[in-house]
Amino acid sequence: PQTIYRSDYTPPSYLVDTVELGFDLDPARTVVANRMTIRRNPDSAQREIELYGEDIELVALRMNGRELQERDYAINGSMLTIPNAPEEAVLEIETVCVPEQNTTLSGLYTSNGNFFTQCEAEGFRRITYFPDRPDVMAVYTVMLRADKERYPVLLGNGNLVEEGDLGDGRHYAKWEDPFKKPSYLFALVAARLVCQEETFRLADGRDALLQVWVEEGNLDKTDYAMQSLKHSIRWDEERYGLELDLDRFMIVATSDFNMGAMENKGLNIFNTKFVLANPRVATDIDFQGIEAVVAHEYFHNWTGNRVTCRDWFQLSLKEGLTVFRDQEFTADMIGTDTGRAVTRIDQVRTLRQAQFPEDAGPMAHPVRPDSFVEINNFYTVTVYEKGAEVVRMYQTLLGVEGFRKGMDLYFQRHDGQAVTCDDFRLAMADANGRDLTQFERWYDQAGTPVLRFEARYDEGAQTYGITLYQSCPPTPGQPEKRPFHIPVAVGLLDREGRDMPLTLDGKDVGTTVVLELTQAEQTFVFTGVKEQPVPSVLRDFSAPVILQHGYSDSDLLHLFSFDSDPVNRWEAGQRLAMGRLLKLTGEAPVSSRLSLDDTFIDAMRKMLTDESLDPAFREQALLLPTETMIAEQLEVVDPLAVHMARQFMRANIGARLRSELLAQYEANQTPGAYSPDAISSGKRALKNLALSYLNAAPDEETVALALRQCQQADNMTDRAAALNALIHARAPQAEAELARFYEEFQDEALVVDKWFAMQASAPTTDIAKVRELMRHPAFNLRNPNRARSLVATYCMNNPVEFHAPNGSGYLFWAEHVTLLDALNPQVAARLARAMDRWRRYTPALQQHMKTALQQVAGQQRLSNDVREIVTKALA
Ligand code: BAL
Ligand code: ZN
Repeated sequence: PQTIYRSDYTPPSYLVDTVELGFDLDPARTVVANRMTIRRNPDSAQREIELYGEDIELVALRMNGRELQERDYAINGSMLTIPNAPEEAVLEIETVCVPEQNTTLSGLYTSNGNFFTQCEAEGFRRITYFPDRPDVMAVYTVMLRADKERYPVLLGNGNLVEEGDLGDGRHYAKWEDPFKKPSYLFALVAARLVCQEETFRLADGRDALLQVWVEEGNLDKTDYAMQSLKHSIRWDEERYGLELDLDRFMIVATSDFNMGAMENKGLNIFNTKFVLANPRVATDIDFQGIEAVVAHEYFHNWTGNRVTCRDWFQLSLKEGLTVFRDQEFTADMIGTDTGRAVTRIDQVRTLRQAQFPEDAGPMAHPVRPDSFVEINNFYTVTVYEKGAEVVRMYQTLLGVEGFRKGMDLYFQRHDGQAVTCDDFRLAMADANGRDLTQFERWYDQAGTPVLRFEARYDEGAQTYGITLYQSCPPTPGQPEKRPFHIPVAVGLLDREGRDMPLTLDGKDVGTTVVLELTQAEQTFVFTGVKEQPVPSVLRDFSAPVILQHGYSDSDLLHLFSFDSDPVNRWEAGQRLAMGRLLKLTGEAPVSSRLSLDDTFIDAMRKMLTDESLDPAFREQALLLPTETMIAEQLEVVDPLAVHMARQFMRANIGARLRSELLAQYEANQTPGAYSPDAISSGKRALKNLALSYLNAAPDEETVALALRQCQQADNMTDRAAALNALIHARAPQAEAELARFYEEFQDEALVVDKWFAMQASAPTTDIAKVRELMRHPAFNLRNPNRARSLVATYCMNNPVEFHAPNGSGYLFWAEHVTLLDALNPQVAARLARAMDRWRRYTPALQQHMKTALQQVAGQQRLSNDVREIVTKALA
């Protein structure tokens, strides 16, 4: 496979002004007529017309009314070139595709008999020949024709301008999108669906029609998505002055979807997982996911659609920015300081769980990658979540107002254009009169920077000097790193735990100051410091770095008790736990008598019972680092030792805090009608964490509690939490409850996914059990949600079973990466990433993993997607 380099970018040879598409939709043979007006790009030296096409049959090709013969053009792989083309031309192209056989779910495909499309990143070329690259923006008109009975609903981008009957049992709809857009934002839906709709008054007084389209029977699950959409529209108006630019905005749910959702102009297509919810079937986490993803896709309308990416290397331009926007939206929706902090903690956990490992593994890449083989492999936590951290750092450096000024300038300069991450950075710099040259390194250098500090208190001079050091480990292709521009938010706590007023360079700077670290080493001296403080460094996680701390246990206990910055308060608890987990992991394989000190248990008890703190915060503060996070701290990973250590700590907490946990379990019940709001979901989270700790050291009473909750719960959050507690407690009742759960929810696909996932992640599920589940009639490898719920969950979320010493988990992985690859390379390539960190495991496991990787790499027919992942892993 060919590697594509960012440095090789050249402008498109031809631009497209208008596209008229006609679809005769038939699952077995869809005919696509494409008529486009094109003209030579004055910015290009190239003379040929270049069109991409993949897996489509070319039926006819005309230029300016003349049929082109085979000698007039060339097809090379997925590229059709027409040499000797005039300055301007009308191209007419007729192609055929077979949607019902399209298992890749890229391009035009069928799902449950309905037609959907997915064109990002390069799916449009699977529909027609086109300069399918984001810097070619055109105005689209689309005519859809299909059987009226089977596909009563015909949807396209933009506005519906005409519809009618064709007389032969078929009907048509014509859609016009007034805005120029890149081909990756094209979408159509032809389906039997129903919708919830509402008109919504926009800030400028216009009324917009909002619709949420779902399969019949799911209309009782669309309220939350609709409400989230309205909140998102309002928020973008108020926070950024950005309005909905269409008269109509549609969300359509499909159960077969590779990603979470897609921001096609005016016609967002969603994985059902991020649309459908009611208390019976969806958990608090599901509700949160829906709110965030609906907002994310809506926000793309400006950050992504109105201003798009010049090329796919710039993906984070729209994704990092839009994730940051949806994160801020979520925080604002909760509205309280602790609520904000809890969402921030969630973000930090995601970085540690997924992005830091990616940044330290074979797929490490900068937020703006320099090269790729398959762009679909770069829809990563680095581009999305680290990209969002990079955007957040602008706001930290420039302030909320300064950031808004930068956004305003960005739209003023670039509306309607396809631009780069540099353009965004320059808008931020220019709007604020700041030099952000060095900040570019966050886009260019992969790897997680390591931050360290040393501090010295001078009692006589009453100064406190803090020296910050930064470094960044090598990553593939980048042996040496230059210093980053890192905002480090710092506060100082006095003996009583109060924030000290800070003076820096003779200025009062409040109680938290953002130090700008731009060199490998820099010292900042606070004056007027009356006593030896405990520093709170990297408040609010002000940069995506690893802070190598030298805190003593008593410093950490001080921060855990008093830090006014809730994120660092939480962080201190994580550090207290992590120190002990690492020690326990070292002891686990050799000692049958592990122990945990009273100091730690007392700190946990105090946190658990501190009624001045929101339950949501206490839950986060009591949640231990995951096995993946612990493994990331180790040179050599023995997954069983990690598991034993963490289990021991959980059981120990469960046993020693039993009465407090029982009390919190009772105190945080949420009687009355279910509501997914932050207060109620925070209570449920703490209550269910208590239940889970109690059942980490199970006895009759704790199991009875879980069983009662499982049988009496009136919402999925409590039901699933209780069932999980029973499974993890290895309670004999778990089997019957699982069966009852399936019986009750077998017609709810998203709940059946949960049923598979719960079992796939259970330490009681060994390879034989997972293979048995694969044979369950409800299992279907072709459906991405289902495949992920069982196969990917087992390989990525059940470390102790997946890493079985005999390598059976790895062979299962190899077998299913290969099987999936033949159906859906994007889903297969995600699963392939389960082996990323194989070099960190014990030698015996490494050997088995390498064999499995080689087995996949040795397959003759492998997609570029999977080949890129396994090749990089083995390199
Ligand atoms: N653009 C792909 C899906 C998303 O990030 O919204
Ligand atoms: Zn996005």
